[in-house]
Amino acid sequence: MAGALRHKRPELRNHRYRIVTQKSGNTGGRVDVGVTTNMSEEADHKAGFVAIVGRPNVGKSTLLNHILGSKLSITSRKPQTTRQRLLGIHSTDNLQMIFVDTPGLSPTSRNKSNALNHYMYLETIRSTLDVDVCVHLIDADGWSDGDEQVSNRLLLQLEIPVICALNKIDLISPKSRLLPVMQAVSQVYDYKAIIPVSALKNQGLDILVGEISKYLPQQPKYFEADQLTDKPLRFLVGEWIREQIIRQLGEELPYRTTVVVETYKEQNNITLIDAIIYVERESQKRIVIGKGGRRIKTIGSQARRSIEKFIDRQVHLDLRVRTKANWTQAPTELATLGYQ
Ligand SMILES: Nc1nc2c(ncn2[C@@H]2O[C@H](COP(=O)(O)OP(=O)(O)OP(=O)(O)O)[C@@H](O)[C@H]2O)c(=O)[nH]1
Ligand SMILES: [Mg+2]
Repeated sequence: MAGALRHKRPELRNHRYRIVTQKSGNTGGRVDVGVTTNMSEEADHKAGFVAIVGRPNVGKSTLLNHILGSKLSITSRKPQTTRQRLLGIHSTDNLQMIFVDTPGLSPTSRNKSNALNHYMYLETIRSTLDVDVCVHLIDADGWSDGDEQVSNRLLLQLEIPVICALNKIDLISPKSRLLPVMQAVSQVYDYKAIIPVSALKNQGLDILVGEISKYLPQQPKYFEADQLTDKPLRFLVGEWIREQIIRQLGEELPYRTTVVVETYKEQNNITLIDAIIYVERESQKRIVIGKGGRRIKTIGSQARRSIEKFIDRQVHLDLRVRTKANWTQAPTELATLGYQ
């Protein structure tokens, strides 16, 4: 599995057939240059980028993981879990779909006074600049104000096909309740298709993938077929630790924490990892550590299990907690913590 994470690609597209112009601010464009592909290979192979967008907590990361069949992106029942875009590469013999998981767009996410929120907002906007198709995930319960905001702020600016996926249909009973929702959704935006799915229960995902593939260009693959993501293992390790922080702590504190992996070293048959959990205040540090260090021990052992499962090796994980005052408010601090 680790071999699938070969190299880091800071840009969404940057490959031998295509060059992406450097993005400045919110704008960016695509320049096609010197296309020298094998025509017969192109004729029966499709490839393209697919952004998954939606309000927080609707199931975007769960959808990515279940299409890939691999736990790549972290998930939780709390909103604003995903902070940075992440590519998940789904390859078959004649198809390569490169999914882009994005932070949920929330009412506060454009607020510039919170640098982290604003960063997350820009990550989502950037993720849709250079993709072929967009999947708008909404809850099968029905259209909400949050979905309306995603539509107004994002979808109406796009000139690419947008498919709506109604997620969490496993919670809808009887299924006839879906019909009026689908009808209502078809009135609010010009979606190419509306597909009911359950990301968690793997329902409707083949239909969704089939629908997306209709809109992908015929061209060779961008990445090797066994590559799973653009992110390095260090990034994923930091995310798996953060996932446990979100799960083990109360409502507010996870938004004030982040993780930096300082060391990732393979030694004989064990992988040694040192990571630092940053919080904003001393009082938060005490909460993360817990009485007698119990909470940080639980965070560490659960995160270690996720990492071991993924890399299929024994892991020694050393966690420390440090305070960095107001890191979520300052763009310069964000950059030093990996939010670039
Ligand atoms: N019942 C049910 N729960 C689901 C389904 N898909 C996702 N969930 C749950 O919804 C919650 C949110 O899932 P995530 O995948 O983290 O949602 P997200 O849209 O990525 O959230 P953000 O990253 O915060 O924007 C988790 O508790 C998931 O287990 C589904 O199809 N059915
Ligand atoms: Mg997510």
